[in-house]
Amino acid sequence: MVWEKDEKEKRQEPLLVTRSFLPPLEEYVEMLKPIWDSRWLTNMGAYHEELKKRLKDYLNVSELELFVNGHTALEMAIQSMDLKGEVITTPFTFSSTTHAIVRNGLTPVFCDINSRDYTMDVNLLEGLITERTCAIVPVHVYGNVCDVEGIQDIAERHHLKVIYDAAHTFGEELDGKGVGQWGHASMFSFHATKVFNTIEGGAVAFGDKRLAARLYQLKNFGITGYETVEYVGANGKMNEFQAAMGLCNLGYVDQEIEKRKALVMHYRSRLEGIKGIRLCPENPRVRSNYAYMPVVFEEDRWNRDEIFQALKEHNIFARKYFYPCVNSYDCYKDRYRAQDTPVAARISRQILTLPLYGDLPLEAVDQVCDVIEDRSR
Ligand code: T4K
Repeated sequence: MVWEKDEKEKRQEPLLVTRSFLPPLEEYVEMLKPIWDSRWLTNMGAYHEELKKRLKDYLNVSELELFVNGHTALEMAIQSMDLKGEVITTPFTFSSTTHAIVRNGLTPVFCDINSRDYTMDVNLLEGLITERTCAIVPVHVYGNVCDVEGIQDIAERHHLKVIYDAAHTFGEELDGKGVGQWGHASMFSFHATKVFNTIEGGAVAFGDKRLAARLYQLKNFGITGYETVEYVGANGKMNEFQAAMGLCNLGYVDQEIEKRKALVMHYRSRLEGIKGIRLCPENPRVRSNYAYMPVVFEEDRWNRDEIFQALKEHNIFARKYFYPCVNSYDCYKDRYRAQDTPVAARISRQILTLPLYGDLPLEAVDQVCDVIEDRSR
């Protein structure tokens, strides 16, 4: 479909990579009344407890702790394992993953990704294990579920902890099993930009009941009793306003995912046949949440930055998630070489994530695809 020029000009509103889902305002305001009545605003209040229970069910996991944001959840999940040494992770991710490792006094070792779904290349994993390796922090990037069986097999043989960065996989299942059931712990993000949000927020899912007390204590300054502080914790508590937003949004999340699915299918039908464009294959084992719409523009045919710019000229703001790779950040580049993870470096140069959120009109998807298609000629 070719849009008339004046149609395009009509678009005053920028088309952003995503927009936060919000419940009807009245519904949220109604939820606030008990907070006013009780004056209980934070520190594991009634909404916090209710959300925790409901999310355990929704995420299909046995244990869960809520946090103020996903990053703190990941930092504390790692801290709870009492680790020392090297942690194998991938550089094709948001800054949070690596920072959480480093801020725990651990040394990241970067494993390359595979070029199919951009998750950890498990064939390279074992070669990076040394006597100092203590854990693996793989990333289910864009909601693409890692080779969890391959990772588990290697981790068990080498007695390593596995902590998934599952920030993008809210509500996803692999073979009918909540994705958070894999590994020793998984961190979910409930940030404003995610499929499900609590404004800011996050959670750690885990299987070992003994971790529950530790995570609870870590997010509450390491306090273990009225007069005892056993751990160097911090403030990682989710407050009642966040939990109320979560309880409201949970009622809409299935609908949000369905809407995203229809948009992703439309993107796919428009982009799949275009030469030099690569989309992640769908994994039939996974119930997807359609969190992101990543598109690789292969270098021999396309210039990703030109497409980024062309979209911008049409008031469309795609994002270069994730560029640059973490191992070329200013704060890490003296210790690492981006060329040691060549697939991550290449995908990072070629990728764009296109606008995607439940209320995005189908016509907007067409508009994005028209700009791309125009450039393919
Ligand atoms: N691990 C991974 C793999 C992650 O991707 C993330 C977070 C984390 C860990 C850490 O989890 P959290 O601690 O965040 O829970 C965004 C998000 O801030 C971040 O949560 C997310 N990943 C990352 C991929 O994207 P920015 O800097 O790109 O966000 P920003 O402010 O540019 O927003 C993007 C678009 O979203 C805007 O153009 C409009 C829309 N938006 C944004 C905000 C803040 C809204 O509609 N409403 C809003 O309130 O990082």
